[in-house]
Amino acid sequence: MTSTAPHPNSPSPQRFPVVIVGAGPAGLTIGNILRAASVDCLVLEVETREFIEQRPRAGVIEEWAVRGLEQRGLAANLLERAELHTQCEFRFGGQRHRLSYTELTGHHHFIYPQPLLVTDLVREYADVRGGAIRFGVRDVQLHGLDSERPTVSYIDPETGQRELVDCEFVAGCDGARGVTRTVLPQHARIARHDYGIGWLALLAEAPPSSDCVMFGIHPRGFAGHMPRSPEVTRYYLECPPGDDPETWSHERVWAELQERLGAADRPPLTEGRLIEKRVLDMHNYVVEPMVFGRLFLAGDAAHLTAPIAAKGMNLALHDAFLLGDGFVEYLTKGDKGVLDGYSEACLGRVWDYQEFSQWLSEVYHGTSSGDAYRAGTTLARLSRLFASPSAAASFAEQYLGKISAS
Ligand code: RFL
Repeated sequence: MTSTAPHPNSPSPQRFPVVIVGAGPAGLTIGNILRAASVDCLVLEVETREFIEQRPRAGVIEEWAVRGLEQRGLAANLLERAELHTQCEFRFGGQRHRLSYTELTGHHHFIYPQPLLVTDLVREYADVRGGAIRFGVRDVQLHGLDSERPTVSYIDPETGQRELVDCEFVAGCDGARGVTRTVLPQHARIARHDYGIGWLALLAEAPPSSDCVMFGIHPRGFAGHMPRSPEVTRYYLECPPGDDPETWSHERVWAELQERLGAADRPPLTEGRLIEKRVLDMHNYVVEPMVFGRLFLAGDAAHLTAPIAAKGMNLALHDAFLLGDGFVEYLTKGDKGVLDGYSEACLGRVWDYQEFSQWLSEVYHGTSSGDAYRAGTTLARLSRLFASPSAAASFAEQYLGKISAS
């Protein structure tokens, strides 16, 4: 069981200034920042390297986040291979409505699948910057987080032995189902929001059917079309929460997508084999503060945003830039300023993105809610987006995310 008490037996513990739990975008970015400053750290990951390099998830990365990666020497492949997106399309009532957010703001999105980013980050961390990482670890436990010398322990998959690591800080970057959030003290505040709906998340071996992201607003439920590469497209279909993905046959999926994303003046979607099919129960949470003693949470471990507005990985990168820089400032110069302001600096952006996700969720799901009042106000929101330049500009700004990295 995970505890915050000191670990009883520590024969010859390893020592690292920072232990990072989780090798997702947050943990690997922090590791890379530390290694670039010659600060030692250890990354602990439950999965194998092959698994994390293939786990399909995000694709939309905001411009400020890419610049943040670039400044830290982590965006070479991304800048060479990512596609740029400059507009999105809403489809409702059988009509198409385009919103050119780059024309309105001068900014764009990058499309780069998360597995490619994770592959780049792990290669740079482990193979280029010489960072220590253990894959396939079991039963990570945290001890003495309220002391100046916390300990992290884990079961080594090869020996089956429990290993101990002494450190100064623990970065909790183990995502929504990790262990680090479970050791929070009783008084920690976790604000939760459950949308009460599910999304069937699909990856299709099919070229995109449009050059941009499409949102299908339909009385049968929301549908999304997100290009990932010339060969692969992510789709979403609103469904009941907890729905069984096996009830969604190939034929049923494509029939619903054609219906919900149909537009009178466009040919049907290009269909293809479904290579991922899972139901996501749409919910959010925010942990406040994000720091407990020597434990600093980052990314999905600290806050979850359902993939409604494609914000989760962007927030994880924002946290990672601040936390990585904060650790370096403190461990190389003794300056604790950035670490002290870490939680507050992250939470401003977190709540801003949460609010936008909630707003957008109503646009996506209002017409299918079965509530005539919500359906009416949703259509009014959509009409305003395309009738009012200032409403469109405000949407564009929030959809692109706060422009600066701070
Ligand atoms: P991750 O990526 O979940 O990484 C956490 C890592 O920790 C490991 N782990 C543990 N390691 C050690 N000990 C334990 N006890 C552990 N428990 C877990 C896990 O194996 C994993 O390797 O968290 P991180 O780094 O905070 O990154 C968050 C992002 O992955 C997430 O927010 C995004 O994927 C969300 N998201 C999107 N975000 C965007 O910004 N843009 C998008 O377009 C976008 N699309 C999406 C998404 C998430 C999706 N799903 C599956 C929820 C699309 C989907 C379908």
